[in-house]
Amino acid sequence: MRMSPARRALARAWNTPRAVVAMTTTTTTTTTTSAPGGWGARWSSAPVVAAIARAGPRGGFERAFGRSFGASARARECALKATVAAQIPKTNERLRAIKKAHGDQSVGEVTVNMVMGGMRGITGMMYETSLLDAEEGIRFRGYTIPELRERLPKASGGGDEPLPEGIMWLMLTGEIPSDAQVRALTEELATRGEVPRAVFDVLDALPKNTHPMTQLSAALLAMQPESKFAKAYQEGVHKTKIWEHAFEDSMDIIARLPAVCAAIYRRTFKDGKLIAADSSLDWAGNFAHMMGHDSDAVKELMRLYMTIHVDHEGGNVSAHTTHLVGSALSDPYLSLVAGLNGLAGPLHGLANQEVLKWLNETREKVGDDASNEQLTQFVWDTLKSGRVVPGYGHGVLRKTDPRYTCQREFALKHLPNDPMFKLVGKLFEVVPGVLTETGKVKNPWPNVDAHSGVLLQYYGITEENFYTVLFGASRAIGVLSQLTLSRASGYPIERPKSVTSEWIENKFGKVQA
Ligand code: NMX
Ligand code: MLT
Repeated sequence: MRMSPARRALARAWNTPRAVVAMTTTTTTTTTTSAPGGWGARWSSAPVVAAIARAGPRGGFERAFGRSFGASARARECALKATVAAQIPKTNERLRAIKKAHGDQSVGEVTVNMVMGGMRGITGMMYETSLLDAEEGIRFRGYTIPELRERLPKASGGGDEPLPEGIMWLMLTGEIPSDAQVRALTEELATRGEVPRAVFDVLDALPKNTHPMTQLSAALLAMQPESKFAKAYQEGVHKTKIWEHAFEDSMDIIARLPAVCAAIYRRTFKDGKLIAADSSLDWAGNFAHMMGHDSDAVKELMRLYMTIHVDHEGGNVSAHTTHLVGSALSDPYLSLVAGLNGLAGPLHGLANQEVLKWLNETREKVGDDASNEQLTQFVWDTLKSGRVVPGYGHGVLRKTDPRYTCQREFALKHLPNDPMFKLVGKLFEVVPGVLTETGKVKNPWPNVDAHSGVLLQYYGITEENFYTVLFGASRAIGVLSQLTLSRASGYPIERPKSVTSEWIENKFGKVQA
């Protein structure tokens, strides 16, 4: 790759890896000629280079990055919005008919245990994008994970794992997309990928030791003033049209997440220098690339990871919170941030971070050749210290999570001899027994988080505090898809009834404590 003297000087001044500047050069050509948008579009315009030059060596990546997004690329529309729009009248007609036919049927009894037990087991909301069976695990629009790994389109370079753009299409339409539909969606996301400067100003203002989930939350809130949904509402949009603006915001957010998350990763754990997008890549492949993890294997892992974390029906904390906040007609930025803040809890999405820490702790304590007895003792020690065993248990599932199983399959194929993978396998032999012995854990089997960190660390993504950000980027696809559908069908504001403990006693009898 030949660089002009000016660009060579720029690279030296910034200590920028040659490839980054070269990438900018390449994509400039791409965008200004025949290329259909592409991930590089927003990185490639002349203002990008000019902005980098203006910011100078002490300018900070965020300022240079932010300033480069004056002119917005024109979004090329794929057929996704039109497909959703075409389905809405029929969907709504069907929902009205269901209500008319079955509106008075009971879906279950609510006991005091349920009211006092985190609403476990109460069926209380409608959520179309996925459904969880306690024994079988998740189905996305009726498809299991193995079915989707088989049927969803793959990367054009010949990948084996599904593209998350495919599951996004599926979430929104209920249909498995064709290769061409997915490629067009990738292109549309690329043209929407400009990240507003405010995001980098906000990140810049946060101490580097701010948890990456807090950074993500702040970064997304910094984009909220751009909400097309909020603007349309203020302008008096008709309620039957508001879903279009939810769709627009959702597409913008999903398109920008790789750049935003990669920026958080690079400022927190690396040298702070951003890596330009690669217009030849898909959404997840480009995400890995912008983080600085460029092997084909990592890109494949990211495609799988971003596909399987996308949704887990509606009652989990992140989905439910997004749904609840969205039901007040808070815009998609506000709603998603609310959900992500729930994902940041250690009993939910942050468990993936906790698992890696705990695995490292286990290894430190008992070494790589620990016997089952030693591991059993270590698990008991964890419980006796008043902590949970991260990565095990579930609010609904009562069997091994199929998302765990598919990650294990990935590991068996790509990293069968990794000591951390072996440890995960050994723990599977002892943890369920210990948890069962406690007599209180309803599901002693591993969940999705028991495995994900081990795959990431194998490929050099060892910064476990970042793991929940990856979960969040994927979950955004699921919850924003449902948010769009909820607005399209005019779901009402959510407002369940609560009661006091006194109300319970008044109704069922006073108790002696
Ligand atoms: N380690 C220790 N204790 C556990 C575990 C575990 N892995 N799982 C459940 N328990 C305890 C639970 O804390 C509760 O104890 P207590 O009565 O003293 O409060 C008791 O067992 C009954 O809980 P369950 O009804 O089995 O589980 P619940 O539905 O309340 O909670 C989880 C579900 C997922 C919060 C719980 O299993 C847990 O804390 N797991 C570890 C954290 C984790 O892996 N979370 C990730 C879930 C998946 N995700 O990505 O969100
Ligand atoms: C999820 O993916 O949201 C978790 O497994 C938690 C849940 O479903 O409750």
